[in-house]
Amino acid sequence: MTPILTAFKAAPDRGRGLARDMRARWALEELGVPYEVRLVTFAEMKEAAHLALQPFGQIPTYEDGEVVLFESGAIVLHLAERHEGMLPKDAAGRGRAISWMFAALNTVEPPLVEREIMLREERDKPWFEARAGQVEVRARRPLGELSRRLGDADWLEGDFSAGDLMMIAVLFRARGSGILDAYPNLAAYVARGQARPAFQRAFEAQLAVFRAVSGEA
Ligand code: GTB
Repeated sequence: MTPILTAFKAAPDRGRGLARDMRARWALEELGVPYEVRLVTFAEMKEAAHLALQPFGQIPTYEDGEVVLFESGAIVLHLAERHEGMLPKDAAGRGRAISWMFAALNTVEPPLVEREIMLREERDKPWFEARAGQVEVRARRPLGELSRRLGDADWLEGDFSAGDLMMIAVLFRARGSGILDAYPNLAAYVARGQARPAFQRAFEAQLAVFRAVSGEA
């Protein structure tokens, strides 16, 4: 049976690869796992059939027979554990890669998303100026630490791993705002991820959906 991923039918990012199905697609491509995509509208995401798969009415979800997953991190971890290539075989290396996955999702991503939402939705609010500085500091602190830790290495722990995939996916979404300009090694790290053929296949696949649905070239 071919696993099925869900993704936006009408991608609000217009095919820029910023939605969280991108990281699952990238993992599937890295691991050479064929997959199908079921596109869902915003309305369908809030209907019972989708809520049974994703309690918060979001994408992505992953179905492979009895295995039904939500949360992009859980999906990538499941794939990396079931297929060789993105987690080291030794327990220590495997644990480090998984730690970086959690760091991406728990430490780096939340303040970046908070900053993105604030810049998009709160510019005209009376508290914007007071809050913006704090939010900026909270978003940059983990980036500075990550930048120092990565140094001039290609990947976080030797070979490319699921930890790198998740970290790069998180940084990829933030880079459009210019926040990575202050961390050239992180910008280069993201570019290395983007250059991977699996990333490009995943990116093209989600862009093709946007083009087909919107009719835009
Ligand atoms: N923690 C969950 C996970 O990692 O899987 C979060 C999933 C999530 O936020 N999904 C979003 C969603 O379904 C899409 S990715 N939102 C619909 C809803 O909540 O009703 C977030 C996202 C959305 C849009 C852009 N964009 O336009 O640039 C980027 C990222």
